[in-house]
Amino acid sequence: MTQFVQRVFSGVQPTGNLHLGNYLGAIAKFVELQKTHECVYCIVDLHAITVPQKPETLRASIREVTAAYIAVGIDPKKHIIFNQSQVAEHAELAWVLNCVARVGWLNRMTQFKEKAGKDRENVSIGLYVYPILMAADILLYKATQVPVGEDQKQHLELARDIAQKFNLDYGESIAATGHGEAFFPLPEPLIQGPATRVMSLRDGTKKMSKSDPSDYSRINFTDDADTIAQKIRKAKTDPEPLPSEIEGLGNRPEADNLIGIYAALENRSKADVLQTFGGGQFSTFKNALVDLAVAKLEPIASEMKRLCADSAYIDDVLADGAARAREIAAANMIAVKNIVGFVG
Ligand code: AQP
Repeated sequence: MTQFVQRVFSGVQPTGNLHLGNYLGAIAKFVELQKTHECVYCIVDLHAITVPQKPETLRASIREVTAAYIAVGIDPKKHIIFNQSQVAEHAELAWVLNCVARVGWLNRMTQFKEKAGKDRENVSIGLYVYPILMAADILLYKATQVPVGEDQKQHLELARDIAQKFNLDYGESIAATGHGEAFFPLPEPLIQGPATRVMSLRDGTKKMSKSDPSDYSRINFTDDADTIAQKIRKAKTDPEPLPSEIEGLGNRPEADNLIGIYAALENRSKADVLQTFGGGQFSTFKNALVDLAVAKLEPIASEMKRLCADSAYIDDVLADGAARAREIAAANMIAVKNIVGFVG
């Protein structure tokens, strides 16, 4: 068995309105993992342009996600923070992987079906091949672990299938070029905890999402304390008191969601949170959730604001991160070209 360096990779799209779902499902985990792993955290701007973006807004969003990474506590000196477009090998490897992946695999991707909706013939080809680029992002760094929200599970499975097919298709060449039995590790999705799929505050059956037209559906990274309080107090609930046992959350999507958010913010299990609030009214629980959410999110918002005012610093972080990312990416891409049989 080929042994791989343990490396974490993940990314966030610079498409505006970073929200609590992005935080609890992914970014908060990035912070934890940097204590134990070598981490590469990307602002995936190539993914962002799969749907139309205004150049000025995109530029601002790239800096804002960078600021968010630093504000939550990712150390850009110890780990790598960079934007995808600055490392050309992402697009280069994606092409090779386009030729490994099968059309049938892509046709099964549910996120494409949801995002394309009825307008399937008119969306960009980029949106269709998005999961291949995502596989390239991960495999370019031979990442072994990928912290993501539940919605990315299928894309991660595809990345594993692509890695496996590349390893099989090119097995002889991989061995002949001195890379052992397998060139790419099969990346492991890290989808754990009580808030892997944070739901809309307006509808507990819909994912909290950047593109939801209602701002009341989500808590944004940039919301101030009053706005957070208002959104939580207005969050949809049901008329029953909170249950004392976890089984009581079944068929109560809004209650389940709010308890999950509380649990994730305080690093507790849902069962444990229900021990505290079970049997009580939503109003009491919501007050506690407001205090907790404000205490966790307000310092991040104010640090982001401070960092965003210093775009020269942000740009330096990105340039330094891109240079370090490129070193890993270039070496792996040279190996891929060699394995595939390109001359150069
Ligand atoms: N609601 C969520 N709950 C848990 N995790 C979530 N993530 C997103 N929404 C939730 C995770 O956040 C990371 C970055 O997501 P992204 O920026 O790549 O974009 P996305 O998944 O497309 O985010 P949205 O809000 O869902 O955008 P739209 O509205 O455009 O569809 C990922 O790890 C993701 O799983």
